[in-house]
Amino acid sequence: MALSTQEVEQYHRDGYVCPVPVMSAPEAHGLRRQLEAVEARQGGKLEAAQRSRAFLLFKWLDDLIRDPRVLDPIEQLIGPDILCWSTIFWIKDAGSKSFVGWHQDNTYWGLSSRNVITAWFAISDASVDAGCMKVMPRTHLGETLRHEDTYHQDNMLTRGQVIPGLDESRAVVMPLRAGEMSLHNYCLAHGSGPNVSPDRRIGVSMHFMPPATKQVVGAWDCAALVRGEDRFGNFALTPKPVGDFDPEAVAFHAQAAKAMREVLYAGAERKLGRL
Ligand SMILES: O=C(O)CCC(=O)C(=O)O
Repeated sequence: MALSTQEVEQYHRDGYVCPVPVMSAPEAHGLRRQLEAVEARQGGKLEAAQRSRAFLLFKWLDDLIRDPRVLDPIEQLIGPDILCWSTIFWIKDAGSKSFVGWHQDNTYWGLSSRNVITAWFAISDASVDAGCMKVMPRTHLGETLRHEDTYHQDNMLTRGQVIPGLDESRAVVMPLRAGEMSLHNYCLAHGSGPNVSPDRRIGVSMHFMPPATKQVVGAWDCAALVRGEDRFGNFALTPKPVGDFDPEAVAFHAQAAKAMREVLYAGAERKLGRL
């Protein structure tokens, strides 16, 4: 599962690599079944707060952020000590108008490092029709671009933010089959379109960083130590759930999701409650 030398070079040069195989489609389907069973029990969807840091709620997601098939490529890019800052579910129902405006995540996450990697894992197929992610190569190397908070109802981001005026003809699409992931630097401009396919597009993003990173916006923050050692102690380390909805981890999740909301909505005019 290791990245080739060319893929490592491409990540550093262009800001992304895609696709990276992680598991078979049937294995990914097993994860989908577990997620959809929770949705069904809750009347058909996740609660907003369950979208973020749900590795504290679902054992299968805690397993995924520690899975060597995910972490070996991450280690090639940021070294052997790895924290997982958060995970976020990105679910677009079949025919949904939901989209993700062009944005750079370093604008909103309050993290000091430029070296944070998003691994976007496809739980179902994320084709171009289903509204897979698209990226603007090399934008991770330049300055942070101006974002506008639009609060558009179909934009899945916390403030409906967009980077105006990007040249769409330079965009690269990153279609994935269930069980594959893409990797991108969180300073890279990225977004996605609506889902015009007949199936749900279900993905989970996992955000990995070196332990030297600091949280510079929130007063308190946490992360899971998923590989190696944390010699810095800048983040409270999250408990490891022993099963789904483990009470200790659920209690920690309430605090962890609130802390993440406070960072993502810092300075926003409106709080839309999307996370
Ligand atoms: O799921 C999408 O389309 C966008 C996800 C995203 O913005 C991210 O993972 O940072």
